[in-house]
Amino acid sequence: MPQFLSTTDADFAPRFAALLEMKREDAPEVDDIVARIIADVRARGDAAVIELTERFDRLSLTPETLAFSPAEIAAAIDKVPGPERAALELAAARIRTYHERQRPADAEWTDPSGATLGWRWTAVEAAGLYVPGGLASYPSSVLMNAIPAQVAGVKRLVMCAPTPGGVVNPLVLLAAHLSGIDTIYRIGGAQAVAAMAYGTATITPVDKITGPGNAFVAAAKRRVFGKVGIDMIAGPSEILVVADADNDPDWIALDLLSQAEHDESAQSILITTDAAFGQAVAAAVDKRLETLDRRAIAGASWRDYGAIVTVRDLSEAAALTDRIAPEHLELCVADPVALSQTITHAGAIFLGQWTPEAIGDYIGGPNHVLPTARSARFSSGLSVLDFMKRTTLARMTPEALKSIGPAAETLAASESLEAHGLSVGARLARLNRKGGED
Ligand code: HSO
Ligand code: ZN
Repeated sequence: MPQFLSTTDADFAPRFAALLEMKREDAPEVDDIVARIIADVRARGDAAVIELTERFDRLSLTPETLAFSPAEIAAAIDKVPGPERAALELAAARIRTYHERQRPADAEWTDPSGATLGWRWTAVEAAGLYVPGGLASYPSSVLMNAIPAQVAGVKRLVMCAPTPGGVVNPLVLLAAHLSGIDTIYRIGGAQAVAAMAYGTATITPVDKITGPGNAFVAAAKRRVFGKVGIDMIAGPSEILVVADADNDPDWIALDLLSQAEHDESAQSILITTDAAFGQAVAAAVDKRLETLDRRAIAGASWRDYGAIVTVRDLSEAAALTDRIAPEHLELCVADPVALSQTITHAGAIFLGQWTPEAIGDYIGGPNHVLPTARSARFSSGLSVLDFMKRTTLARMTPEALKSIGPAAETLAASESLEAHGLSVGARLARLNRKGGED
C-alpha cells in the first residue's frame, strides 16, 4: 500500500517530513573492492582489464578485441528493425536541436578603468560514456549522454559497455553511431571507469566520464573524480505528479508506474487537490499492476515508496513540490504554466496532461539525466555545459593598471605577499618614471 497523506491531517507535518527523509538506496559497501580494481588497472593496464572482464563478464578479450571493430558495429546496426531505427534517429535529431541552444556565449567588455575583461568557453578534449549492461542498458541514455558532448565540441568520444557473455544490444551500438561516438569498448564495471580515467596501452584516457552504472561504477566514478571530471551520481528514478480532478485516473496511474517500473527503489508521488481522485488513481494503479510486465518491480516501488498527498489548493501543492525537489514533475492541472511559475526546485517539468514524462525520457528534446534524491535544490540535468569549461580573460592597459594596481599592492601587503605587490609595483614605477609623457 502506498502512503495516503492529507495536509488537513493532524500528523501531516511529521509524516511528510518522514516521506522526504526516507532512505531508498542501501548502496552495498563496495569501495574497498573498487579501490583494489582501480589500483590493479593502473598497475597492469590492459592485462588487468582483460582478466577482470573474463572474471565478471565471462568474456575473453585481447588488446585487439577490447573495442568493437567497425565491421562488427556495422553488422549489429544492420540488424536494427526499421521502426526502431527511425525512432532513434528522430530522438537523436530532437535531442541535438534542443541541446544546440545550450551552447554558451563568450563575453568581452571594457570597464571604466580601461581593463578589458571576459571569458571564453571551450570543450573538454575527450569524454567517456559509461553504459550499464543488462536491464538498464538503454539506447536512449546513450543519446542523452553523448549528444550534449558532441554538441559541446568534444573531439574524442568513447563508450564502455559491458557485454556479459558477449551479448550486445544492437540499439545501443546504433545510438552510439548516431551520436558521434568514435570507439566502443566491450568492458564494464570499475575496471572500465579506471581504464577511461587512467588509460592503458590500448585505451587512451579521457577528461570527463559520464553515465549511469551500478554501485561499483558509482564508487569508481567517485574515486577517479579529480583525475577526471564526472557527472552526477544518479540515484533511483522519481516522479511527482500534481493533478486536479479533471484528469483520467488511468493516465496518471500509468505516469506514476512509468518511473516505478525502473527500479524497486524508484519513488512515485501524486499530489492532488481532490481526495476522491487520489483514491481513483490508487485503484487504477492496482488494476494496471495486475498485468504490467514489470509488475514485480513497479509494485514493490509503489508499495514501499509510493504516496498520495491530498492538498487544499495548488499553492500548497507548489510548496510541497519545492520541498520534494523531484527529478521529474508533471503538472496535470488547468493552468500548468501558472503553477510551474510558482515552483523552483525540480529537475524537469512536464506541463499539462498531454505531456507524459515518458516523452522526456525519449523524444521531447530535454535531457533525461536529471538530479535525484532532492539534489534538484542545487543542481541541474546533464547539459552541453557539463562538457565545457570557462577560461577567464583580463587585459590591462597602462591606464587601467595605474587606476586599479595600487589597490592590488595594498591587498598584497596585507597578505604579506611581497612578490605579488612588487610585480604590480615594478610596472607602476615604470609608468610613474615616464611621468605624464604618455
Ligand atoms: N527515466 C529514466 C531514464 C530512462 N527512462 C531511460 C527510460 N529509459 C531516468 O530519468
Ligand atoms: Zn524512465
